[in-house]
This record gives sequence, structure tokens and C-alpha cells, in this order.
Amino acid sequence: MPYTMDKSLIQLAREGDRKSIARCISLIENEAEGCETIISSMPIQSNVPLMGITGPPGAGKSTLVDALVESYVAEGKKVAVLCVDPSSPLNQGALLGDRIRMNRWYDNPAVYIRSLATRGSLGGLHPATKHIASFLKGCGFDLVLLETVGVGQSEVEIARLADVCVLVLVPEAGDEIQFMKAGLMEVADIFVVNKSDRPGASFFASQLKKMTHSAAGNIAPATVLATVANNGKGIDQLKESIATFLNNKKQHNGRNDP
Ligand SMILES: Nc1nc2c(ncn2[C@@H]2O[C@H](COP(=O)(O)OP(=O)(O)OP(=O)(O)O)[C@@H](O)[C@H]2O)c(=O)[nH]1
Ligand SMILES: [Mg+2]
Repeated sequence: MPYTMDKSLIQLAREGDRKSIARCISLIENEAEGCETIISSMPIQSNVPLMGITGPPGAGKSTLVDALVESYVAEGKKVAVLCVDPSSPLNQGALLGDRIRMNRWYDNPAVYIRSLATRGSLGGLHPATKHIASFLKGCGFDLVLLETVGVGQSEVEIARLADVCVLVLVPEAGDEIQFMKAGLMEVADIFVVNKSDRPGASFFASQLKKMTHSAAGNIAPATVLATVANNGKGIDQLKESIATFLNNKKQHNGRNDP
């Protein structure tokens, strides 16, 4: 077994020690002996939000995550990022891309980034993703960002797992909007039209708004936002929408508590 596990390892991870966090994640990912201890030692309830960022390949998810990290860190927050790419079995391309883009955070003590190279048998999320995300919530971060490529059932799984689910699309997707995968409208709490520096962005955003309004019925429709992730445009609005959504959800859940 490559790693040893004991109480102090979990304790150190919970105090935010990166090496211990990395070891624990590997143990969970590899379903190593004793990993249940790590999972069961984590708090079930947590005030640390898990923010899912999903969408088609190349939509700008990592660029958006990078911009969000920058902005949250500037506020003094500690951020964990989990990147999962269930679309490629070997994952080399996506991992390399994420590494290059997010490189600047590796030495920053306020940021922890981890990529998962495994995928679930049905092309969705690896079952360990859920445990690893909950584990990260308990390691002293103020928020956890989860980036996944939207393939197979992964968006639906992300929506179930995350406290807020942001679906990133690009203006070109407007042509295919009527063929959008069944259920996709339901998974997103916030729609982002990224690359809105490209033609057709505002038209696509208005189409999306119409769709969210008719899909919502009596409840509040999902928010639709435009961003240009590589120059930070729209990031503040996105953060605001995320905060509002989480706040509303908290109040709503509070009301429903027995
Ligand atoms: N013009 C423009 N390009 C962007 C924008 N956001 C990201 N890009 C570019 O789009 C490309 C893909 O961005 P990524 O952030 O890697 O996209 P991704 O969704 O994470 O990609 P995968 O993880 O491979 O699915 C990169 O070359 C980015 O620089 C944007 O708002 N406008
Ligand atoms: Mg990416």
C-alpha cells in the first residue's frame, strides 16, 4: 500500500495540511483499505458550499473557475478546486490544460487544486467524487469548486451533489438549444453564457431566459448571465448570483426543517 493511514493523518488534513489532504484523497480515490474511516470522520452537515461548474468541453469552465478563485482569494477566502473529467479515460489533455491555466495557484496557501483521473462505469462521475468533495468541505476551506465536463449523466450527478450548479454554455450553443439534452434545463441553478465577446451571445442569452421562464412555472426561474471568463467580465455578477441562490436555498431549507 503506497500510503499509511492513521488518526493524525485525518487530523492534519482537517487542519488544512496539503500533503495529508492529498494522501486522504488518494486513499478515497483508490478505495484503499481504511478509507471509510476518512469518509466517516468528516462532518455530514457543513456550511461550506460546494459549487458545481459544468458544461460542454471547451466552454471555458477552467477559465471561469480560475477567475472565481482569483476573486474569492482576493476576498481572503480559502478555496479548494476539484477537477473531474469523465470524458477522457486517460485524462491527459484536460489535466494538462488545467495545470497550465491554474499553475499560478499551486504555491498559494489559500488555494488547493486536485484533478481526479478516474471515471464512473456509466460515463458519469466516479463514485469517489462525492466522498472527496465532502471530504474537502471538512478541510478548512471556505468553499469548494467542482469542475466537470458535461458528458453522459455527469451534469445530473453534479446537480445532485453540488449546493449550487452553474451550467456554462457558449453563444454557438444557441443553434442547438432546442436539442439540448433532456433534463439539462432542470440541472442548472445558474446558466452562464460564456465567451459572450463572440457574436450571438445576447440573442442566445435572451432565448435561454425565455426557456428558463417557461420551465420554471410558479417557482423563480434560473438566472441567466453573460461572462467573458478570460477578462473577468461578469464574474462579480456570477458570484452575486451564486451567493443569492445559496442564501435563498438556506432560508428555504430552514423553513422546511421540522
Ligand atoms: N473568446 C473567449 N475565449 C474564452 C473565454 N473563456 C475561455 N476562453 C478560451 O476557451 C478555451 C477553452 O477554455 P477552458 O477554460 O479550458 O475550457 P473548459 O471548459 O475548461 O475545457 P475542458 O475542461 O477541456 O472541457 C481557452 O482557449 C480559453 O482561453 C471567453 O470568455 N471568451
Ligand atoms: Mg477545463
